Amino acid sequence: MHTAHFLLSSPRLDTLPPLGLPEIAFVGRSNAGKSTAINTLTQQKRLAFASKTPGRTQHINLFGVGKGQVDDAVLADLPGYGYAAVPREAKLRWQRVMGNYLMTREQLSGVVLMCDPRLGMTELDEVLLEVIRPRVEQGLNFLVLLTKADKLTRAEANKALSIARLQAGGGEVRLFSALKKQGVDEAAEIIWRWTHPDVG
Ligand SMILES: Nc1nc2c(ncn2[C@@H]2O[C@H](COP(=O)(O)OP(=O)(O)OP(=O)(O)O)[C@@H](O)[C@H]2O)c(=O)[nH]1
Ligand SMILES: [Mg+2]
Repeated sequence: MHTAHFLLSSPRLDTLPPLGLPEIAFVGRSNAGKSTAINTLTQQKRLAFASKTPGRTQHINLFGVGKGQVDDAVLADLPGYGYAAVPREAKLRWQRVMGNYLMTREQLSGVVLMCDPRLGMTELDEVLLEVIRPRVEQGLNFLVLLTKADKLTRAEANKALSIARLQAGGGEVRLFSALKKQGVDEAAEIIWRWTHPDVG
């Protein structure tokens, strides 16, 4: 994944071209660590813009990954939800764009839900789970990454895992820390499997 490079950025769905490659979407609350996870997985410092300020990512940003010059998969960094300071209009617009993306994006091959276990699954996470459930039932890959695991004790981590497994509806759940590089190889491997279903 370290060959990852920026492809394009779009505020809307209708200007997002079909790329014909398996796409993995990173979704979750604002500040959950989506952009940081993409940087960590691709071993790049500032591929996706991460920030202390929630609401940093405001477009659908696509990154190409593959061997050498040829992309064989796309990572999509999506804007986070649940950030209180965003005006209501913008929030609703984004919920529509994201909902439509998740429901209709044809080449979507997997969704990674980034969830800060100290906050747990919020109401908006539950809405997202409902939105993608029909596609997950039809075979869409789904992984929950419990982020910032470096902030949890072992007991807290185990408890967060059990709770998330109940909520994930059969999807896989893993602990993840960009800071401590925990769960990074495993997440990369899962995504690789999703995007190369014919191999091994
Ligand atoms: N301790 C710790 N902090 C992290 C980790 N991952 C991300 N962060 C911090 O969390 C904050 C938010 O990270 P981002 O990656 O920008 O979050 P995002 O989900 O992309 O946020 P939006 O773009 O607003 O949706 C930053 O200050 C990161 O440094 C982690 O594994 N451990
Ligand atoms: Mg972001």
